[in-house]
Amino acid sequence: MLLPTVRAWIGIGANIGDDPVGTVRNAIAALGKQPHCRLEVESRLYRTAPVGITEDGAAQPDYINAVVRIETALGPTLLLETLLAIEKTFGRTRSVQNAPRTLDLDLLLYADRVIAQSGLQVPHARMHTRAFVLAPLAEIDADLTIPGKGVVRDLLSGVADQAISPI
Ligand code: PH2
Ligand code: MG
Ligand code: MG
Repeated sequence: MLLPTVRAWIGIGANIGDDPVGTVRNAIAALGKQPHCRLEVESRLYRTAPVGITEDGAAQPDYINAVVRIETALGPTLLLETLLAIEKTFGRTRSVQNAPRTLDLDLLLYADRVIAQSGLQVPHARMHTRAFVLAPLAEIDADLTIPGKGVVRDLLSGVADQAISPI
């Protein structure tokens, strides 16, 4: 269903494949080309230490992360489906939780909505605890409130121990 346009924030991550930096850049370009989606602002790319361990306990490489803000007329479910379809075109397969990934596109925020349905939780459940989301998000929208969690700028100061640097 097409709706009046709203803002949505997408988290992008990649940590396997020949060229994670290129993957993130190409994924941002792909997002901007989706029907009823317009890229508004993009953060820099960051190299970030992997957070969380995989279910099988294996070590994994650093991630490249970024956050973008789009304007979209897609409802949240259609937007999520669009993100999953882009992941697939970049060769994403789903195995264990936190497994290394060629491309991860997370719907972080959809307007100021709180959504809890199977397969879709907005705000993204762990975004307020992760520097790899909060730092790029602060770069583009530091004063934004994450519903139920607080203001991005304030939350960022609580995750200063997580290694992350712009590339
Ligand atoms: N994504 C995860 C798990 N851990 N760590 C970093 N640094 N960046 C990510 O994007 C990331 C992660 C699950 O989606
Ligand atoms: Mg993720
Ligand atoms: Mg994901």
